[in-house]
Amino acid sequence: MSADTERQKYDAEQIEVLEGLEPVRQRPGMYIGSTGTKGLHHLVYEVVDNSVDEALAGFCKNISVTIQKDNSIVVEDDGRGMPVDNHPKLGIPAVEVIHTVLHAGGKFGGGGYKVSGGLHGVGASVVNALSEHMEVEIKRNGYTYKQTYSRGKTQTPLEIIGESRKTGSKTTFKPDPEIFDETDFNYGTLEHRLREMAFLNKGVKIALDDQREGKKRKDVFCYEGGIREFVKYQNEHKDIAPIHKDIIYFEAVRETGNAEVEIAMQYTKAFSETVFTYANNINTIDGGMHLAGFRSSLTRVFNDYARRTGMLKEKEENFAGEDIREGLTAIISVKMENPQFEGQTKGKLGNSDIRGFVESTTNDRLMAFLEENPSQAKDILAKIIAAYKVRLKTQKVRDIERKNLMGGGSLPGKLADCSEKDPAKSEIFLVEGDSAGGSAKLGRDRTRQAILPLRGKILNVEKANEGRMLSSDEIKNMITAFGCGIDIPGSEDSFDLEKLRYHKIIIMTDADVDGAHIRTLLLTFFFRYMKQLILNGHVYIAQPPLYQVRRGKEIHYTYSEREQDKLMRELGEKAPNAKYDIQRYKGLGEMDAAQLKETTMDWNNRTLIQVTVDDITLADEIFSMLMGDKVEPRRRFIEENAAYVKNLDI
Ligand code: 0RA
Repeated sequence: MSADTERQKYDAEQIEVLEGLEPVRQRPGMYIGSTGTKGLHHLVYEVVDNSVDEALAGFCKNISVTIQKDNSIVVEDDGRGMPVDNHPKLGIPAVEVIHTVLHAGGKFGGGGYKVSGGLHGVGASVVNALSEHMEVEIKRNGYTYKQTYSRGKTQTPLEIIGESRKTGSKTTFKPDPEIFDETDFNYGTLEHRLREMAFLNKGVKIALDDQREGKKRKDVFCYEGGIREFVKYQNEHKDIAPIHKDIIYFEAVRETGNAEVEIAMQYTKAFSETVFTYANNINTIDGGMHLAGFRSSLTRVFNDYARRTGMLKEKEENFAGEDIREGLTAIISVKMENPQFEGQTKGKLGNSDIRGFVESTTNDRLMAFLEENPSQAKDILAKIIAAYKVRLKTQKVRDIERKNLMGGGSLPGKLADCSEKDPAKSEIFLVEGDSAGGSAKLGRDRTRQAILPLRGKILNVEKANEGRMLSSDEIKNMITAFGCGIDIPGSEDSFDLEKLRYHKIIIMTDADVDGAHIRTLLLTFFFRYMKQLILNGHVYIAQPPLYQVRRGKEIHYTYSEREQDKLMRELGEKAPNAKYDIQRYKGLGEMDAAQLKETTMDWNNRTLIQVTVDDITLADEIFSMLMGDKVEPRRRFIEENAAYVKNLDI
């Protein structure tokens, strides 16, 4: 295309007048983030948020979400019912405006400020625009009203279809397959978010019901204790023992009336900290001003208390933030007017005035708790002092250790590096066991593929502190090989994605239970200490074959039971009488270098699964569950999610 025609095309695109909800259909990503599964589930949250707002305004108690057989969603509430009278300017029913005019959904509600509202707060009209069918049924004024829409356009006028003495709103929608890559809802994803909504909005009851064949399931989420129960749930779920009895809880409304904060916290025996922060029910994964205010208050309150009670002597140095955060589980939830979500992923709360409000509230209320509960205060302080002492004792060693790891110390002896120096063209295989590592070294392309064999089970970082982590050889080898350092709270040296030496980190383990365990241990380590690797899509899982099917020179490999069944059927049809030689691989070690190369490592044939994380709090929960001691939730998760693992051909 010449520069001229290119310009003409560009101009034509620019002057095109977009009407109604067309812009949403043209750029769905701008409104719901993506057209993948994340965006798909986002539609549900948009609709539920409106009902939650009705509940927060005090007019509704029950919300239900149903996944129907055809993957359409029904959201029903017992609120006042959406308004049906004509809009003064547009002359059509208000409910029709809510569903067909962009952004019209944002402002209604019971006065004050709209606290709910998904990531983009765009409401019902966007859901309509991206649904092949949508309908609302409203009960109010003694009648039941109904209106239907499709792809953003009104299909039928608002009609009275019956009488009713109840009030409420019921919305049904079926996401448009022309827009979404995938229209299958995941129960676990909805479950996680709806439970979170119920924790964050105490007393609101949210039911989830899956009516799909073979997937029937139902849960009801309602927490009178709100985020207190959220903290309890985290600790129980992660199987970590609290070190004091009460969950510390406080809430406050700012004098100006336009912001409120709620905090629940409890110390546990864990080494890592689990702190989730929210602004208007949205998880702020990068923290921001509310978190900053909370942290500086924690440091101040515990230092003051320890000085005042003589637990810290005059000549001793202060506790550092990291001493005070070890083992802390906390939820911070602010609700406010005009939250500013900043940063690349919009995960950071930017409103600076919130910092002082959260800080002063925590100063007063946390100190009051410590003074009123001296025995619990003593237990918490004992934990902090233990962390403080360990830090002081090991600081020098850790500083040296970290410098070595970060400062590109010499590469590990077990690493067979590649010759390519451009990280974008380089990949590293983390291989289970020295023998498979040997085959991988022989089978690799030595210009672009590096091999790092790992011996057996690596350390479960979920259950170890930083000191133990840094003394594990397998972990040190990975850190030096990758070159990008690790995230350590409170440390100056930190993870630097720019220094990553390989843009593909490929986990290659046996296709058995041990292999799956090692894979999870590795992912846990990456998630806790190198989260950006995962968020930026650098982590992959190799797919070694499960079976080899051979007759003479004819060789087939299959990668799943289903694929194997299919192959055997096909071969049976083609040559019914040939009795084939079938080998089931139990481990990578059973393949020679050439086979490993051909089936698992070679760009032309291999399949890699890219590891992605849509929701940090969900990932956090999943890792704790996978690494924890409870068998049943783990079995259920694996069973339910096996079908969602998608193969990504790279
Ligand atoms: C504005 C005004 C009124 C109701 C609602 C909004 C409303 C919206 C939604 C969305 C989902 N469920 C809802 N429930 C209620 C009515 C105001 C009045 O009755 O005076």
